[in-house]
Amino acid sequence: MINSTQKQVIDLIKRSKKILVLPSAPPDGDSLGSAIALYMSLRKLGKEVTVICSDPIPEVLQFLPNIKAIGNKVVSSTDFIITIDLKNAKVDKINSAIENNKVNIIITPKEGRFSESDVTFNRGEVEYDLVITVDCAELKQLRGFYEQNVELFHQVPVVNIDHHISNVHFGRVNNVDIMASSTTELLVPLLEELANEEKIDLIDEDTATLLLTGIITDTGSFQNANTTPKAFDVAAQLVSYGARQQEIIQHIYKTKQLSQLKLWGRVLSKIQVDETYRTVWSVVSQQDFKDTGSTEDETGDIIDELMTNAPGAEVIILMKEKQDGTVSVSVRTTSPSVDAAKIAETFGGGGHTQAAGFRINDRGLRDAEYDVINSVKKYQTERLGLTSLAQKQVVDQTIYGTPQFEITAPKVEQPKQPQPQVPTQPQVSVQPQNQTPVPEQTQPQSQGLAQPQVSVQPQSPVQTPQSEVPQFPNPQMKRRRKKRPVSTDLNLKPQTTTENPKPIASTSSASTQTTPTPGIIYRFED
Ligand SMILES: [Mn+2]
Repeated sequence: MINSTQKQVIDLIKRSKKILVLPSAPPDGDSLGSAIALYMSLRKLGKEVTVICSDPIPEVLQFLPNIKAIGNKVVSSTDFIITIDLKNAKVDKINSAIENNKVNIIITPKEGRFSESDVTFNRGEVEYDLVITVDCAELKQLRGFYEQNVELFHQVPVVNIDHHISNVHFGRVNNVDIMASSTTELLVPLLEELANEEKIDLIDEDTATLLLTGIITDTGSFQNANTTPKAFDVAAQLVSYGARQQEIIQHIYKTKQLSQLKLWGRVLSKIQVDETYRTVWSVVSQQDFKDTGSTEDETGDIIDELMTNAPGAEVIILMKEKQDGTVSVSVRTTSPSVDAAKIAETFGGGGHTQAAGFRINDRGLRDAEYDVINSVKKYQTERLGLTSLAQKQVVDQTIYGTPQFEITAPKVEQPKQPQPQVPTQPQVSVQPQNQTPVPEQTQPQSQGLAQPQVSVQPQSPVQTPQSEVPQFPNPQMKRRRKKRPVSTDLNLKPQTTTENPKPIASTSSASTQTTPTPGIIYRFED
């Protein structure tokens, strides 16, 4: 059974002859899988279909059936029309000449004069009768295609098929389901209904492979939290249609260039962990791409790698410096109660509850990192009800603009007993492995994370070499710290019983690690 929105989509498709399909950019397995699956099925229905993606296709997706069907610009309807209003003058003759790479159009008036205000510009008639956007939350994700073809979006009905929570419903028909694992999952019932009504087989092995690619890539191969029972269901259905699951896995997950492995190594070695705020993050700079000989799209699944390597973390962030100097930020959360889309919205981005992203255009990687992490800390402070110690730290950062040092909440021994009874996991678990229930804590600031495996937190009083201490990315750090009154530092920790404030007051950068005082570990960040 299809709902009324799906029915509207099907009716529009059946009525149209020339259909333009637009996947969101940057393209991924879901947007491309959706676009080409539509291309192939709609052509079977006798439609003329054009797929346009302005961004380059990632190397890893070149194996997709019919990938060559994707063009990067509209090839027709590009006529540019200059219109001159004749209310002020009549035309005697019109000449045109091309000179020095410029075209001059010479209009000689019979009487009166032409002025600039008589001239308007238009484009040629739009020949499409339907636009379908796939996996696209808002029109700016079409990378300039909307801005360059605004009139097209006004003249032609737009069908918006998507699963992003941030979708702004820009279409005439919005087939948006935020519970769907992927856009391809939404296409399956549409194509089945169309096939049924038109009495034609639409989902062949290639189309099924394209549709399954969307589900596999958007669920991180059925590992992410959006792996719903429905996602398994539709995937199984697609396999029965002949989807080549092994081919997808082989190309997307088992073929890694040496350059990519090097890049991953670099990013993983730069992981930073903040246990108080349950946040794990890493950054990739242009230098990293250069040094490892890798390309920007090879960061692909690093964020998923960060997730599996950081049990106990709630917010996982990867910041990537793009070639144009902007910073693209991916946010993942390990529980639906931590809203990735909300974190992204602070920076004008959006996405799903557990996977979102945004771009920062006006500052470099270091400043972006600083601002993003501070913002996440504020979010977590409110969410976790962090008071006293951690809250103070955030307040301090607001006042002083930079953290003086990281304070790690005292380690509370995880009680061996009673561990909450962990229910036996079903065979096909959709539970991320890092969501092991944590025993209830009474002190909010000492809520124990499961100790991350990649923790940079020293576990013993052994001196840590400075190079291993994560660098907080603010160059102003030292100067600001000197200005800071020592007493404030000490007041941060009312429960500390230390009599020896020296290590905290010290501004010597030689010592990055104080002697741990009872129950508290200080960790300087610079
Ligand atoms: Mn998607």
